[in-house]
Amino acid sequence: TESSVKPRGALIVLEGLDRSGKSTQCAKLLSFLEGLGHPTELWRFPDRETSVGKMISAYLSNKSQLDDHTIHLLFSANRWEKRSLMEEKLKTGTTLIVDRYSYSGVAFSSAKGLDIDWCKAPEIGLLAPDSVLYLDISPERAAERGGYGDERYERVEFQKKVADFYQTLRDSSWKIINAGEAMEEVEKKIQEVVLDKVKECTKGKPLSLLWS
Ligand code: 2DT
Ligand code: MG
Repeated sequence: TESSVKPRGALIVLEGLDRSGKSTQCAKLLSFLEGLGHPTELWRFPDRETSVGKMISAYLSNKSQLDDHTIHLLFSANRWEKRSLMEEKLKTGTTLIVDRYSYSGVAFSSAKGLDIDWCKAPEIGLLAPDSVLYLDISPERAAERGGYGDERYERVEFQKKVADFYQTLRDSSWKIINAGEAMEEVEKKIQEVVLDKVKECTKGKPLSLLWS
């Protein structure tokens, strides 16, 4: 008899500094996977559409001031409010490409001086990515690309600190992609990594939880 259990989707996270090319590459990856017939959605954090997300957006655009701990917990809450939908999508076969996740949460808040373990704590129990791709570019090089907006955090001195905390967070499972290469090269490397992961998940790789 035919099984009605669909192979699960993969949780793919792209991380990196501002101007590392994440959003461009996420969009390219989405059309690549869709082109192959894989059900895929592109998500991003912060998700500025929810009510928590609107508070975050106001903070980032300097329309509101919040204590560093408070905004940290709002970023985390913004992931928690999407957690059950995320699990449902993955379990029913949709691959999720996620533009920033808990690693942004911890790296950016730690760069402001908050304790790294304190920053990780509210992330415990969220779904762990099947793959983290880090778009690696130096803060100086990213700044040269221009187009830092005027949101909070978009300053080269701060981005240097964020880069150091990403370095602390990364483990051997992360795929480090040289984001200084031509856009097409970056695109191809990401595709290779992601296709492998999508296959592993199809074959039954179990979902796991942060922080692991
Ligand atoms: P975007 O430019 O990608 O919209 O991000 N950030 C993000 C945090 O400080 N904590 C988090 O948990 C997340 C997901 C990174 C807006 C800024 O928000 C930062 C840049
Ligand atoms: Mg930004």
